[in-house]
Amino acid sequence: MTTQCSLLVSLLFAAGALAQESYTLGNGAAPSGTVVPNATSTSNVTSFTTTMDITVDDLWNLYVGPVEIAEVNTTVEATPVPSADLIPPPPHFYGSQYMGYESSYESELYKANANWSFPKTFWWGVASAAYQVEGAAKDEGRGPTIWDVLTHRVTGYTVANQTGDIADNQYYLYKQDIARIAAIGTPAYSFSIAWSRIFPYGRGPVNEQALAHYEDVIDTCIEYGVEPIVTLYHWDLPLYLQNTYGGWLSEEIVDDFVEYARVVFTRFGSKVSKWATVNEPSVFCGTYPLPAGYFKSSSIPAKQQPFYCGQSVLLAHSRAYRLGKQLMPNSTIFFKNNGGYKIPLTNSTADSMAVQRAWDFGEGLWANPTFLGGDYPASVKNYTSTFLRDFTAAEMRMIDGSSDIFAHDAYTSQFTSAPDIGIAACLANSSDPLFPTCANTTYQYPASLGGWDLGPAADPGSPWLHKATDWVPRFLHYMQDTWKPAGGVAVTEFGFGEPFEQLKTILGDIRSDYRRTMYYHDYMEAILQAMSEGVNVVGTLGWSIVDNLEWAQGYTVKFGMQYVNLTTQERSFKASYFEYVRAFQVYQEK
Ligand code: PNW
Repeated sequence: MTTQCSLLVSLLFAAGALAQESYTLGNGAAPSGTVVPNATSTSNVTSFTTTMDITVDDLWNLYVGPVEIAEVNTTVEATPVPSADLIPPPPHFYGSQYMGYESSYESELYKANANWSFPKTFWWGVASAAYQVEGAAKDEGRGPTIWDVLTHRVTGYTVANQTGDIADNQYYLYKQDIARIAAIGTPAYSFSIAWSRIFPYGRGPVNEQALAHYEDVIDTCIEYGVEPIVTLYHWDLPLYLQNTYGGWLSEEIVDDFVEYARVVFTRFGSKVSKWATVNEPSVFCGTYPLPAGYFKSSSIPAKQQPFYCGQSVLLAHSRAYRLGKQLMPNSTIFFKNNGGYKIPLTNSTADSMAVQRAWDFGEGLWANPTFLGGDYPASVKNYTSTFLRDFTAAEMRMIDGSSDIFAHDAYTSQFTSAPDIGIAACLANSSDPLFPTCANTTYQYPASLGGWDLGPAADPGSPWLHKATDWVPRFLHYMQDTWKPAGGVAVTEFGFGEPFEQLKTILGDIRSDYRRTMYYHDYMEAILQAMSEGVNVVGTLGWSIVDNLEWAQGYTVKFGMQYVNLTTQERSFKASYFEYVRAFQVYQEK
């Protein structure tokens, strides 16, 4: 297995060099074992060029290997959603204060606060991402992505070596999925387009079949009265771009991303008015360096790679934003930031400095350039200016103001503190695990306060997630007050990995997702509270429409507001979905 693998890896690097366009073997010497195109003997391989072709099939065969095929592999028409599927759960999901009131479920008691409301213009829905739900990995011309390699080749990268080959098969079942969310009363569906379906290589030829597919997804949404909200990039980087120039590590990606955006905006701009360019750059830039041996390697030091990625992201996002506003003047275009609310662990000066550093290296890395003048926070710049080029004045103007709203995937909060050795000592030691942020996080109160969790933990597979809805109003105030987004704040993902849900076998038990239900209940109240205090929250998207491939956790952690039986692909609404809908039934102005 190992031998086969490393043999293949050598071949892969060779294949990476065989571009479908004229290609120069870049970045120094070829890796050992590399097969270079036949030529007269020379020691200067960097001068080799080739015009040899590599097909999309070659990419699959060399880098990924066979993929699983679903039984259902043509588009399925929707059937009416049985009315029994739409019966909300009994009142015991709505908190103990209602127990003993027989009619509490439908009563005015639920509407506890007359000062709360969502305006008519408030938009809300549920969300997903292409690789997590679509399946149909190789179908209709899709090119491989880094995630196909990570799930297929990098043993243990996903906990049970599960892949997105079939996932929820939404590539073929989207009509039913859209019919279901419409039936329960969801006004918007946020999904992502797979870049490597539109451009199988990430650049070059455009795949019309994929455009036609997404056009039908969008048209189906509209037909059902569900607003389509589209993300261009949710982590599924076309493999060819990674192997040609290192993906997001190279500014070469900017042109390719903007060209992808241009094709998609041009095709769908008259039907889609809310667009996210990239999802959570803190997370996907944080996956660099990618595991060695499977992708084009990079000479950039590991700790610097996320920041090279970040530089490319800010340029790619902002140029796509400018183009999008030109092509679609009435659209709302943004990128999705992420991170938790950072609570100082103690009231020490060191902890408040650590909190500021955590904002700077988290949300601020993206939000300061975008909302506050085009450049990084000072603490970030102190570090990155030792290796990254400065943005030009023109680039800063392009980046500044390049998001119509502050879109935040705001799942949780965490206590934040200075490192044990102190911030200064951490900053002086670039191999400290906390460097360069030099802030520590925990989900527990200090031992002096008993060491309790700040809120109930999600599934152990998602240790970063605790229910922290008490902090949401402050969090929303912080975003508005700090970055002052003209178009308001949107919570573009929030949700909860119900603990141990994957171990449940009885459908009724699975659907009775009490903690997720309370998460949504309390979260929606927290948003209403913040709005009543003057925060301009404009929309929410719950994660997720269905259980799906939770990245490195595979299918072992569940975030769906619908259960999916992965054998039959049958969907069932969980209690949490009804709770989310109910917040708007009760509070949204008609
Ligand atoms: C989001 N954090 O990721 C992603 O956009 C989704 O694809 C994913 O399925 C979902 O959340 C649930 O995990 C996050 O550490 C990953 O704060 C990590 C964090 C937040 C969001």
